Amino acid sequence: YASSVTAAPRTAFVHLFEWKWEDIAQECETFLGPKGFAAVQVSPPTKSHNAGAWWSRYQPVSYSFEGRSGSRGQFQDMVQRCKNVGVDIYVDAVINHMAAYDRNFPEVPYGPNDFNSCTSDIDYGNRWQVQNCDLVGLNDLKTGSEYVRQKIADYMNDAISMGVAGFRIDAAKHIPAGDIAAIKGKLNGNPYIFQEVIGAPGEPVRPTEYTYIGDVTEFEFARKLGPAFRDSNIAWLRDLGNQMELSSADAVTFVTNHDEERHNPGGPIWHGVQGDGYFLANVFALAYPYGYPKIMSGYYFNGDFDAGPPSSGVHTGNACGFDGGNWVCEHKWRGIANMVGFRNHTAGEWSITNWWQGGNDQIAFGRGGLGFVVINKRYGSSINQSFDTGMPDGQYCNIIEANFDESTGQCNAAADSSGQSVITVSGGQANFTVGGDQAAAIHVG
Ligand code: ARE
Ligand code: CA
Repeated sequence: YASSVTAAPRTAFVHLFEWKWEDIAQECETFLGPKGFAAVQVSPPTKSHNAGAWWSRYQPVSYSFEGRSGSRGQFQDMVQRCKNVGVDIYVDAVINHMAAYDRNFPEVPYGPNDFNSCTSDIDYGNRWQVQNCDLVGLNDLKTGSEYVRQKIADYMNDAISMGVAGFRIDAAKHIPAGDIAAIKGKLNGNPYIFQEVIGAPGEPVRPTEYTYIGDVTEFEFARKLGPAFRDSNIAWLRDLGNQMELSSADAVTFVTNHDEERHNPGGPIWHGVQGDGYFLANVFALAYPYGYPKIMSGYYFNGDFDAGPPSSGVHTGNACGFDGGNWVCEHKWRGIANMVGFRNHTAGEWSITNWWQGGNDQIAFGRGGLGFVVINKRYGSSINQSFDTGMPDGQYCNIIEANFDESTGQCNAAADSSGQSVITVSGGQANFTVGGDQAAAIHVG
């Protein structure tokens, strides 16, 4: 086992939805840093409309750092502690609008003249309405104005001064690209930016309009991947990247996100719908050479759209994971967490090689000799065969079933696993035994 996990580039990040700053700091140190995660997208950090629902965080009332996830001091401590272990913080920046109901926000300050005047519902077929009217009643900021741009930039620069490395621009589709570019021009340093633009058929505002500013979310990735895994129809996914509007270098991908699992539960696949399919979709997304993947890590909400985070702030041990704890911690599921290492170590070969398919529901592919993955979406039926992996000869840890311990060089089979923990490659060939609705993966490093 050569090289180390932490020396590889970091190529995937996690959204720790509604986590507290103190818990994120600890998660960086104990888990995300060692596993090679690039960054954490945190929930909006500003003071917001105070309702218990998760979505109240998307209704800012000021740009001060205080709210359900913690204080400014705790935020700052988190950013530094994560940075120390190689994990960046991306702030979810709600800058298209302020809270609904009122057009006076004295703490910024914003008054009625700092908002656009269209309060009607948005017709998504009309560009002007999309960008100038109130999104679901949220007071739409006049981002064309120099004053508003400067206030937004001051907020983002405040975050940058605390060490924040990047931003998700919330509702970017509702802000003209030129306005975002002007705000970006006022920022200190060169923060990473990705913009939430939902590309939808027939709509005039396109994701590609925003790529000159930064990356953009590619919703079609999730919306095509999800049904494929639900329907066990995955062989065609080989071509998925070619069907996207955005080029790989511009795209942020995900299997689901906090909106999709609530607003569009029949679309992308998510843990509340189908555990194994969801898990395997994540394995695929992390193995597939397209985009910058984000892993959604949330909490159980039993179909209750509004439900805020569980009151217990514990994200460790029995309160987290497969066992019905309140926090799902998808990023900690062994195969998902270890596939982050796979992506990091295969980043140097951005192509699919050694493709194999068995029917529509079983696939295997390599990444130019740096990694190889087998995904079996046929329930109750094992794959049992030798594959041409294209990998250098040697012994590899099957990271879906086992954890590689860098410090000891040991491949430790997980207690709850009965699959192969070690895979031997000889002459490029390796025997895999992969149960129904399971996967296997090996990589260099
Ligand atoms: C809440 C209530 C509303 C109420 C409003 C104001 O749910 O009933 O009118 O408050 O009082 C989140 C929640 C919203 C919530 C909002 C504010 O999802 O339900 O409203 O917070 O608290 C469009 C946008 C896209 C947006 C999605 C949700 O284009 O930008 O809608 N996504 C981001 C965030 C959300 C957040 C916001 C924006 C607002 O990720 O979490 O809202 O900050 C088609 C179009 C899409 C459109 C989609 C859904 O697919 O192509 O562009 O997405 O329909 O309408
Ligand atoms: Ca707007």
